[in-house]
Amino acid sequence: MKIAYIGLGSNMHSPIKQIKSAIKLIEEIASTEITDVSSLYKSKPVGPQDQDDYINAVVKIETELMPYELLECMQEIEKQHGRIRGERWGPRVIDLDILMFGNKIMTDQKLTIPHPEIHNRSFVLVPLAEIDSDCEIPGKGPISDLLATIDKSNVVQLQ
Ligand code: ROI
Repeated sequence: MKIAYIGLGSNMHSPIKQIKSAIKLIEEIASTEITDVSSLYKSKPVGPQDQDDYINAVVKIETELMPYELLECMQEIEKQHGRIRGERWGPRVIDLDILMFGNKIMTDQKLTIPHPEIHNRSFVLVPLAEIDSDCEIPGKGPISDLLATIDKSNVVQLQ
């Protein structure tokens, strides 16, 4: 059993609904349990600014799956939500990223773990810190150190 974290993001077609529906589908993945869900956060787009604000969240899971099996499940859920891979850094119906997988560090053409941008993205670090304030990101350091050096003002907790 491994602990993994999934980052969710959406800025199209009712983003809040997209995120909630994707979390329901993650719940249904075989050999996988959700053990924590962050609040939803609204954030300005990182990348091109001529797109709507994003809704982001992070889910913590326990899984018996291997990283590639989990990746396939994420891509399947993206497909079910009608995600079409368009422009890089462009708007998206749903994006499901494996942020961390146990203490694994790996990189190949299909998958990089931890997510290569995790340490730069407040829209990931802020919800992650909400559910695990003392988590250590393999190869990058304690989340508290990473959060101390980035601008968090862009990320607003909903409700
Ligand atoms: N910006 C924000 N705020 N949230 C995201 O989830 C997000 N996802 C992306 C890019 C286009 C990099 N920008 C984002 O893929």
